[in-house]
Amino acid sequence: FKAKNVLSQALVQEEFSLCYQPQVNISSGEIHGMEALLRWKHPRFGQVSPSKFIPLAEETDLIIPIGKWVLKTACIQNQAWQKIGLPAVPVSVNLSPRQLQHPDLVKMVGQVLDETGLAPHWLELEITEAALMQDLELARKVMRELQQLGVSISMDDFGIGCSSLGYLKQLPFHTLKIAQSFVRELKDDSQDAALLSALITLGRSLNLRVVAEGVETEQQVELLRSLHCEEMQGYRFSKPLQAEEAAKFLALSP
Ligand code: G
Ligand code: G
Ligand code: MN
Ligand code: NA
Repeated sequence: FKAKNVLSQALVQEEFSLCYQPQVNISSGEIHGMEALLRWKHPRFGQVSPSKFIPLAEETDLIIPIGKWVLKTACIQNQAWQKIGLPAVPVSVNLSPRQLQHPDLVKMVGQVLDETGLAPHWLELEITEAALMQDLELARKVMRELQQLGVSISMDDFGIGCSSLGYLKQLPFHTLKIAQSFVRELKDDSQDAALLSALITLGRSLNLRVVAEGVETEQQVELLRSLHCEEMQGYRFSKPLQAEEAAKFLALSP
């Protein structure tokens, strides 16, 4: 099994697809966004988890063409949903550290928006702290340019890195996505709740949109609601869905 060779063929063999996971606003019941998540199905090896193949794609730089395919496919899908009259919601696309460092990233994003005709405000890019830590100055420059294109940027997996606070103050983020571990490991333990509360308060006081990830139970929903976090993503609402299922979910949004 030559993983690298197999992965390098996956694009031309059309083995990739995207799933979409809704983000809901618990007060209004409305869908506030859809996160695009890459799936790879190899004809012989079956579904391969992104946590396995994304690091490999990063190492080999295959993430550059794959990431472009993800972005383009997500933009085309969003445009198609809007054209058939489904409620318009932004699509979030994950960017890997390698993509953020690539000299042509901003140009590539601009090109994809032009080619697909998607208005930039329907696109949100998710980046993790790992991507910022490589080169903060470069990240700042690239993020400003992306912001000038009109796309918004969220910090993914917030809270599990180490220098989050400094980054948040210095960089043009629009949304904080609180890492699943803070929500999932939440018991009635007051320390867990205190930590979660602090993260939410931090985001809100910086005027950021705050989305809690990995919400699985009604108890977590209630606790988050009591902490004034109203936007959530997780299995409690929906797993990542194939495009057709995601469209049905969108159609049910009030
Ligand atoms: O969908 P799943 O939970 O299996 O995703 C596992 C990890 O892979 C998550 O951290 C997610 O952010 C990442 N991931 C999923 N799709 C993409 C993608 O298109 N690009 C990048 N860079 N990461 C992705
Ligand atoms: O790193 P990132 O936040 O992009 O990862 C998103 C991934 O988390 C998705 O691929 C999805 O499969 C997974 N995920 C989404 N909601 C839940 C959830 O409620 N519980 C668990 N365990 N995983 C989730
Ligand atoms: Mn994400
Ligand atoms: Na995340």
